[in-house]
Amino acid sequence: MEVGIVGLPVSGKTTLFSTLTGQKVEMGYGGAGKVEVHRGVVKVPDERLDRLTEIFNPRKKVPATIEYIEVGGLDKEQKDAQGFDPQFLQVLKTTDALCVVIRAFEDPILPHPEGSIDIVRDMQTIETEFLLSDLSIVENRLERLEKQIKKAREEHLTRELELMQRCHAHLEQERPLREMEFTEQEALILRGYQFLSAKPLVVVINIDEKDIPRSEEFLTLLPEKTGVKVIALSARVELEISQLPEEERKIFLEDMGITEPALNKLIRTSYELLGLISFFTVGEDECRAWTIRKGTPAVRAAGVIHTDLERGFIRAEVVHYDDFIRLGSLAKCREQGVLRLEGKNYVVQDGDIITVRFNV
Ligand SMILES: Nc1nc2c(ncn2[C@@H]2O[C@H](COP(=O)(O)OP(=O)(O)OP(=O)(O)O)[C@@H](O)[C@H]2O)c(=O)[nH]1
Ligand SMILES: [Mg+2]
Repeated sequence: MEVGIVGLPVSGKTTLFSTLTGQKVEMGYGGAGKVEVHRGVVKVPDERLDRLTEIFNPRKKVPATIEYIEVGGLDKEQKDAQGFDPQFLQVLKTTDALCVVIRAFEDPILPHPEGSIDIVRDMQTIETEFLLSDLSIVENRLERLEKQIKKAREEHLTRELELMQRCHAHLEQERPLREMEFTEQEALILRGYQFLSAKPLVVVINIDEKDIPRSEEFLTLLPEKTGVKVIALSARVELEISQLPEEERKIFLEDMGITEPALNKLIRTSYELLGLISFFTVGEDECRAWTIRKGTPAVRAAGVIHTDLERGFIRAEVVHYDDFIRLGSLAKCREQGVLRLEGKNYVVQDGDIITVRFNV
């Protein structure tokens, strides 16, 4: 599962990427236009896994992960002022969600490409690029479909034509595809086109350090919509926090009056936006968070652990994390009947602790 980081030049994309991944990437003005793509795997912070690890004291703790990809800036000064570099666009399309970085910090030494700070304008600039990219794909497809239908009026073609016309009308009204509702079949057709405006979106408003106490105010500027989450943080401060030794980090956060880095919230939000949840396996050997999509049945979840577990699935022993913590041990959970046996079709819930019984 991949999240693509995108934004205008000098918005703090690379700072955010380095903070998320711990990778040291060169920062600074003028990075835009350089065809450079950074990728990194990021652990999803989960207090529940931390707690389970304390309790079971395993040799290994394995958190869930998601991947972030940073592509260069959207540089309107570039070449034919076409917006995104086509190479970047290609990378963005393959991602499952987008993270748009919007600059809200002032810095006279690093001028904003538009000459001023304006969160709403910048968000519109970027969303427009998504819409234009999608619109051109839809228009191409419409043209081809119309030609094909003239030759052979096949039902699947007319059905897709109708769908594309609907998307077209929506995009023409400057509205993103993620706001539209589709049947499962339609969604399947659309998936192949990798539309940018259909991807879930997390917007990071990159604020000044001095604005951290009033970060909530920034959120009112960009109201959340279907498939869109908004977070305000200071990428620079988050980078500093991430570079502190563990003990100092705690003190620093306390001084700032916050319980955890805003970055954690960003990662969790990305995970949720992707429609992902975690279930756990526990034991002396390892405590581990496994990633599945919401709605996954037990037998398929077992397959995420190992194909043998899916093939030879008999039953899953399931207890929810909250019940486990409340009662304190698996034995107690069994006694109280909250640790139970579930069959293949049981829909695994976020926070389930699972042991798969299987036979191959
Ligand atoms: N004052 C201030 N500067 C910041 C903040 N976040 C990032 N910067 C600075 O802004 C400059 C650009 O940051 P980058 O993270 O490289 O931004 P970018 O979006 O990757 O930029 P390009 O790759 O050039 O498009 C760097 O010098 C950062 O130190 C912030 O919150 N406050
Ligand atoms: Mg950069």
